[in-house]
Amino acid sequence: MNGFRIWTAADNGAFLHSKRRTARQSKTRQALLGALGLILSMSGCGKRTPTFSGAPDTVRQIIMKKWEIVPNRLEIPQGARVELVVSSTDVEHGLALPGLGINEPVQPEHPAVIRFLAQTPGTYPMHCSIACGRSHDQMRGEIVITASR
Ligand SMILES: [Cu+2]
Repeated sequence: MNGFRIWTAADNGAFLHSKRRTARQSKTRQALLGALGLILSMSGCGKRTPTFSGAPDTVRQIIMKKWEIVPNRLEIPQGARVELVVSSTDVEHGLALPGLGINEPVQPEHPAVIRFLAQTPGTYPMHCSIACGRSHDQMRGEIVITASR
């Protein structure tokens, strides 16, 4: 009888313990999912202009240097799958196109490849997003997405 009582108590304790652990595990799982969502949103997946897979319709070279963006105007037809290959000939710059949700660092000797779908016609200002010196503010330009007929 004594043995039986001890067994019951031990079993009950183990049961409570496992129940507690399950609750803790699901909390951990939720925390992991939350962290994953945070990482995804921080990487810009939510805000970014939709990208695409496969071959682009047009590839455009952009050169950033003190203190200009060359060319400073690009025209892209609406609907195009665009690949920008952005290089720097001197220091680190950053290519920002706020209207398209794009902001990428550009290292010298390591071109940045930026892909996006040209969806909505309009003029999208671009600028350097990494302070690079005296005339950093002059590093401006625009991408124009032209309406398809
Ligand atoms: Cu700059």
